[in-house]
Amino acid sequence: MGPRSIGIGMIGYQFMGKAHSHAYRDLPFYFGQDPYPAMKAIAGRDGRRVAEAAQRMGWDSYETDWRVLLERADIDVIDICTPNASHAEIAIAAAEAGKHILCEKPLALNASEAWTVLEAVRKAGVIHMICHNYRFAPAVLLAKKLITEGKLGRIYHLRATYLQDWLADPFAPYSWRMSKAVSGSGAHGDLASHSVDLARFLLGEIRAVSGLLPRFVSERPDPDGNPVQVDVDDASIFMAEFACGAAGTFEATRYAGGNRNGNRFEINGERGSLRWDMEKMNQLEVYFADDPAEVQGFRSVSCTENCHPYGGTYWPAGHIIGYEHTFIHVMHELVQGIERRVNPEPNFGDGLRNQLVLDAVEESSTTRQWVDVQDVEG
Ligand code: SOE
Repeated sequence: MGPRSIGIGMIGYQFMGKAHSHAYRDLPFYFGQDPYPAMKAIAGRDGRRVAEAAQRMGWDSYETDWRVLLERADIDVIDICTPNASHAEIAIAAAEAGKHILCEKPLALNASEAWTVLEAVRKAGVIHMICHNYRFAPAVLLAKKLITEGKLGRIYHLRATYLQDWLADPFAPYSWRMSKAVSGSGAHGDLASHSVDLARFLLGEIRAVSGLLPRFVSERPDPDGNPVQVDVDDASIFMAEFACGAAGTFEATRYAGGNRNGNRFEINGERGSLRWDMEKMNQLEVYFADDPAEVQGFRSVSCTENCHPYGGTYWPAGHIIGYEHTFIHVMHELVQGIERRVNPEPNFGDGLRNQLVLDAVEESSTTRQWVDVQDVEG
């Protein structure tokens, strides 16, 4: 008897669809998994383009209506890689059809929509996961381990920045990421949501926020050169108070010239500090206050040893991994979760909590007041 499989049906096939497809393909190669993800079908509205994508990315078949995936008995998991506005509708329908779900971030357009999605998956009893892939960089997992073991002692600060620059040119073209109706928000949900996930993962819940969501350019050209109104934020900047007592600052923008994908954080505690930068993702910079005086300062740990998270899964020590591997780790957690019938993390509960932080920042930017983040059970 051959290895068992879990049938995957994916909706959407652009940037994230490509990252997810690659991860499904490589997962059994590196993790030798039983069960393995069987790439059954992708869905997209344009028949010609979805057929081409299915062939290029290694899917067995394609559909032009995502609802057909829900009816197919060979599909166990629905993977949602569509623009944000359709996440809730697809996730709820998938849950009602009894499918497990992986959803790209953000889970929904706002917290009340995220609640509805969470209720649907809980009611259906399906496994659910949200794709915050940066948690799964080995260096981030090492940061988590060091903090949990108390190596930093009490935590004082978290400084998170997520800096991109693809909109720094005021004439850069309009896209769905600039429409509130389709995206929910701009840099806020797209980039700050990743920083919020890392912060919650590393330090725990955020209790209160004070934020600013500026828009620098309010009109951009469509492909024919006609002006289209931008109605989302261009940047998301906020202060945060953590339940653990730490103070946080967050900055996410698409206007930080020279920063292509600058997802970074620094954490300072009473006994040490940590720094991480996605563009050097295998390195964790560490500082320990009890290092001998003559070698005090930050040093860079290459997180590729066997003792590191996922160490030994790919290559010998010193042979680095990349962006795409963080998605392989997401798929690994997902498949393990389905196999063990335990929700992996981050799941839709994390998606809701993340969205509650984002909503509180939005409220604060409107009212110009500090806002408490709503507390939720479970
Ligand atoms: C675009 O800003 C984007 O692709 C985000 O949508 C991703 O979540 C981020 O990881 C990289 O940048």
